[in-house]
Amino acid sequence: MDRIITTHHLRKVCEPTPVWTLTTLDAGGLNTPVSVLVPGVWESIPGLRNYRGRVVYEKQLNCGGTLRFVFGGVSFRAKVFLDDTLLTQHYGAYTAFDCIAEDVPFGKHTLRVEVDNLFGGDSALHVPNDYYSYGGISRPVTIEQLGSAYITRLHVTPRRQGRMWLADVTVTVRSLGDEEQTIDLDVKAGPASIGWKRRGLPARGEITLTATLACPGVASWSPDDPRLYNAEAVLWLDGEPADDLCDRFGFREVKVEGSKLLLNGEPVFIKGVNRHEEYANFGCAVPVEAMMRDVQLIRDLGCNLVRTSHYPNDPRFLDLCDQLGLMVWEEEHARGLSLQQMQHPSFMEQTMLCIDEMIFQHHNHPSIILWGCLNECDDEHDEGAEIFRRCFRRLHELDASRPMTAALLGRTTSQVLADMDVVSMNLYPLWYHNAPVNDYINGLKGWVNKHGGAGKPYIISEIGAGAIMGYHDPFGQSKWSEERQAAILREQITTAMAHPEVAGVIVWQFADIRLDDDSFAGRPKCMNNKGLLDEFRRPKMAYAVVKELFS
Ligand code: ADA
Repeated sequence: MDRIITTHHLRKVCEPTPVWTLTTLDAGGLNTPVSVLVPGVWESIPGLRNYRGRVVYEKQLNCGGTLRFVFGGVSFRAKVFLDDTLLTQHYGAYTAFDCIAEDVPFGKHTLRVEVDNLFGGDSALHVPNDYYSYGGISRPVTIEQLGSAYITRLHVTPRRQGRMWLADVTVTVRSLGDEEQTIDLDVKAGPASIGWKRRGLPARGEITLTATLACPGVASWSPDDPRLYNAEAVLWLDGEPADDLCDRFGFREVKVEGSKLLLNGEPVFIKGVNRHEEYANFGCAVPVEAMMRDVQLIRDLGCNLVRTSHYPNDPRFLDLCDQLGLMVWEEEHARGLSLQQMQHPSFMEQTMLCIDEMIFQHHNHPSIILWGCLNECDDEHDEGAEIFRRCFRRLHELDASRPMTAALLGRTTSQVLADMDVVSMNLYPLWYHNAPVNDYINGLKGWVNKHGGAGKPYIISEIGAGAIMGYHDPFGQSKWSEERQAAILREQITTAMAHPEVAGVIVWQFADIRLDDDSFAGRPKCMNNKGLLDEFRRPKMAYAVVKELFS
């Protein structure tokens, strides 16, 4: 399923059985259709490891009624058809989308999804990059049975007032009926509840209701004690329960106070890793068992945060972070785009869609404490800086309860420091820059302080070095040896953590990842080898070093 929790007790939800048929359409593909698992990426299939092109996924269904198809993530362009009717199209691998087919006659139908992972054309965010843009239906697909109205949103935002916790609740109901309907709605959020009676729901329209509920006696969510509460909305039509939506949330508050980041009023020092959603031969379709192990490994490292570099993550991973007490910096999809790439005609639309979907879909996860955007994109020219400001504004408009940031390329030309809640920079002293760590941090931080970043929390959002798993040099001098990576990380982390102006350190990166073959081809094995673990989660020597320093 698409979550590790039950999101509906009333609404009927099913997951199609996992074997689908896949047919490739372009050169370099397979001659005949093959059976594949969904979720999955085609790079896992023998013969398709390097296929970049178009495919058709097909699934026979026995169904009928009004159906909502929910795709957790398709990498990275999708067109969805039921029989021959186009239901929707979507761009972008890392957020969910849905479509509705009304009054489908009961019987056999074919769900067909045309997917491609071709660069170029309208694709502004998926470009050859320092990670692989896979192809496939990479996250779960669910099918829901709907009536004449359904709940599209249940957002719960915790807020502290003195010693009391409040929950700001927003619920949206959408009509699929051609006549106005009268609805009742009951909402529970932890110990509190509220009901709305006899509200008019316009034909084919929406209604959004909001309330602030007092929640006495609740415990707060924190990494040490990740208490979670249930939220539930029930829609009533003609005196009968007609639909529901359930989620989990936690009571926690994130604030910026001067140069400190506060969690529930207490300063918190970030110790984290950057993680790409990728695992050896599963590509970006990471099985939930492997997600769980990743969260456990990250906690074992002594980390209190994971950064979802460089895109929104599978909600099952976020569920696990909520449950196991791992804070999350989640960011929209972008990595290292130049000004020219940011001026692509589709860039703004795709970026805003990704931000909107990320915040709408992941709002309730208490583990998310920071929203991020535009990793290492162009912040030094006026046009680039203006795009950063538009994204920052959008993040705040959609969710004012969390601070925002962006991992900037550590350079002394940024124009956006004054616009950010938290200043974050990616620094690689001793790896890309042959400079002592303290001098390097001081040089940049001195510049940051004079150019709009003074008095704000300052996070080193990436720091690290590479090693090839199993390559050893006992003298620790050879580049790519595990010994050298471990020594560099020891020096980087020790110095950064002792620096009085640093509010957090996030290691690049948790595990090794595959790269697009044409770009960054100079990296050994065509992989980004800066993982503390390799792509099979075998620890390198640096793992023990980070664990020692972070614990
Ligand atoms: C950048 C970037 C990462 C990765 C890293 C590296 O800081 O944000 O995606 O490419 O550098 O390994 O050089």
